[in-house]
Amino acid sequence: MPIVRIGLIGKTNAGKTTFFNAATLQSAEISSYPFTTKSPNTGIGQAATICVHRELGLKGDNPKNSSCIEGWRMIPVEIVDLPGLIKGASEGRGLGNQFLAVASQSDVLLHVIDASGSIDAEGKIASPGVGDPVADIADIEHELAMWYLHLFSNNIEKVVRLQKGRSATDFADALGESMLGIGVTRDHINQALKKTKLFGDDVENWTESQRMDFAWSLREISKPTLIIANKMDVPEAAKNFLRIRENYRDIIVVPASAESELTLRRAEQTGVIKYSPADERFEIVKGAKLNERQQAALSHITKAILGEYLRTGVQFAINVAAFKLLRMNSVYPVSDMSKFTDKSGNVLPDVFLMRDGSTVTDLANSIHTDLAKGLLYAIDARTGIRLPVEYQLKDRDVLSIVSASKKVVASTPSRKKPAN
Ligand SMILES: Nc1nc2c(ncn2[C@@H]2O[C@H](COP(=O)(O)OP(=O)(O)OP(=O)(O)O)[C@@H](O)[C@H]2O)c(=O)[nH]1
Ligand SMILES: [Mg+2]
Repeated sequence: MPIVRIGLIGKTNAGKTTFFNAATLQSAEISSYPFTTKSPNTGIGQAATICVHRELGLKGDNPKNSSCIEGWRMIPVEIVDLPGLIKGASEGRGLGNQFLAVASQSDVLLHVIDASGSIDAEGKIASPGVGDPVADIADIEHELAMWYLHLFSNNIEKVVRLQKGRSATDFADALGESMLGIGVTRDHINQALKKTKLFGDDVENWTESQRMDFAWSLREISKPTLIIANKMDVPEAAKNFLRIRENYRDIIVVPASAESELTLRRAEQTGVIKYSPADERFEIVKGAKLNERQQAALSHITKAILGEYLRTGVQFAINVAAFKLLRMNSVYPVSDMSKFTDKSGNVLPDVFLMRDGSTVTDLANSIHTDLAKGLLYAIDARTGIRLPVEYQLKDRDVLSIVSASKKVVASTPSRKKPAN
């Protein structure tokens, strides 16, 4: 299954690795020194969506490629924690050099910021309120656009040559080749041209500011991004959060406390609380012995985070990234439509995250190329209706794929369960 990849970017010390550890339950190094993360950390987290089993009247299910926790289907996604950025990173400050190559492998970016203003301009920890998160967002967004600008500017001569030599059909074709490696498609390039009202065949004559406009649009279009306003557990963060929302009305901003989520998930691991990340509610396990520090931390989380913002924001941000920004649909292939099982009798064994617009053919391809080769049609398990191969999948579809290569095959070979 092509797995959704979510990249964590942002200024050094904003809390990316804390978010990463909370989401993946790994133990990557966290510290208050700038540039703690030297190379990317990769792990598996989950996107949560209400499972279809209840709606189908089933008592339970037997997930294979995912898990089902209290009615939530937890679907593995890859989370990549990147080295921190700082103003001037695209000019080589900090650890920025290898950044773009890795960041660009992500389908979606979570831009983590310190909403409490506890990091100064240089990325050092300072008293809350000293730093300005609104300026931090602008600085990092500028750095990202600058990377795109450099890459684009370095290729202008080549693009002109390709266009003049008619070996490229158009600008998007000529530029697309150089930017394919960072996930920029022809469609992204055409959308950026449209948005900036620029014409590709005139690229030699673009001014510096037109080039920057184009790079900025291309980065926004090719890498959907949401802002994680982190460290909301610090009192100074509340007013900054309002300022951020006011200044960035076109971007989704999720208030979060990565540290609180990490505390809850670790407490769950040690058995002192029962916590469902998808519901973002916890209860203390009867008879559990909490020390004073744990008690204080949990009551602070209840008051300052769950009481104010309902959730820690970590799981919520992943869900928004997968389902709102990337507009993924969760689709459940089965073999036996009356029981919603695979051939071995597992109920709703697999769920696939499919991009909006994906078809039955795309799903068959994601399951197995052999299945796709002989593909005939699919059947909607709820209604028994036959769906053509070009049918566009909808969220929560449960269907059986019919292929000539193996009569009715619909479930995947079993895969390792994600660690959680
Ligand atoms: N109060 C509070 N502190 C946090 C939160 N998340 C992270 N921190 C603290 O912020 C500091 C930096 O956290 P990291 O997770 O290492 O930050 P980073 O963004 O990965 O930093 P780099 O690797 O240098 O880019 C640490 O002291 C964390 O404990 C949070 O939600 N609330
Ligand atoms: Mg880090």
